[in-house]
Amino acid sequence: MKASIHKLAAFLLAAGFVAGAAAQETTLRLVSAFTENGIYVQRLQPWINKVNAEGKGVLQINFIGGPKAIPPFEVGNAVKTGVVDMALNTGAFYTNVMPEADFLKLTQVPVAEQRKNGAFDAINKVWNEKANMQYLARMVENQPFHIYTTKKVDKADLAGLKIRITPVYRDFFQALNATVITTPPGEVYTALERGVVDGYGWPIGGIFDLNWQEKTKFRIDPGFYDAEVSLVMNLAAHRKLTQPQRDYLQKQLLALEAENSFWAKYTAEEMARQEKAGIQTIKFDAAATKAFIDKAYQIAWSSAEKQSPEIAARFKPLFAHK
Ligand code: 173
Repeated sequence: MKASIHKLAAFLLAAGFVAGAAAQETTLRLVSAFTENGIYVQRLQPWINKVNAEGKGVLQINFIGGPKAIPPFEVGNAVKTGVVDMALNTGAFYTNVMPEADFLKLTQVPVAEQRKNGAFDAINKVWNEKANMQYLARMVENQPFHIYTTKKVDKADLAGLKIRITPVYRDFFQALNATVITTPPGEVYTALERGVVDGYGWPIGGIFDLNWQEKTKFRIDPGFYDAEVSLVMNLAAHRKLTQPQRDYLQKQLLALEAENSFWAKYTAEEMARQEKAGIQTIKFDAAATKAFIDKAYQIAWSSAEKQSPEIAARFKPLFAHK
């Protein structure tokens, strides 16, 4: 009896092994929470092409599309539940899955360092447990957020202004006395055009992608935090990959992150382009500049600590400047 069970187990194992070997190639469905013509997808597309060209017989990525496929604030849930396998997304867009998603804007060390100092693993532990997600790779770095306005501001006070936000900016802008209105990026242009908002939060790069320069008069310097745009994956889909598939994906993810030096260059180009488009910069003196940045981080961390004390305490030393 015992022997025949062993035989049966051995047979099933072998059959499974054969079936696995026959199905070596897998195709992952990927959506983007950011628009298809924007800089993030522009940078992702060649990577997908390379993954597919080099991954024949192993792993393929099928790019489904951007916000027309799934609304930006729904993409997190789509990954969590496995409606899609993978997404290009930012934590601010899936605080409805877990509030901690937005903490990633607070990293002050490069992702290469995050992989060495334990931050990346600490993130994945939380992402696995709370969002059913694997945090795969951060493909945007060195993109601080700014306040862009249609009206002149002469100090770090947004009283009387209606500003378009996502969760990234909420606590900080409210502390600066703004009236805040949450919208996905796709609604910013119309909100500006109709005077529903007097400004918006966005990183230093990308405002031309949706023509916001047409409606933007001022940018407040300095920037604050660091825009986090990353690839995330449904956890079960990630665990289902064979070892060769996972290794191949990992190799390509590290290659993607290795391209992140692009962003510092892009910042310089975008700043010049904004100036050329007639966008004036509003600057504070050195003391006010420091106070502005300190306030941004202090408010965000204290809100993180209130929201999720244990996780904020784990992340903070790993995210902060040495
Ligand atoms: O402003 C936003 O929509 C936002 O939260 C964000 C986050 C990362 C990159 C770009 C924008």
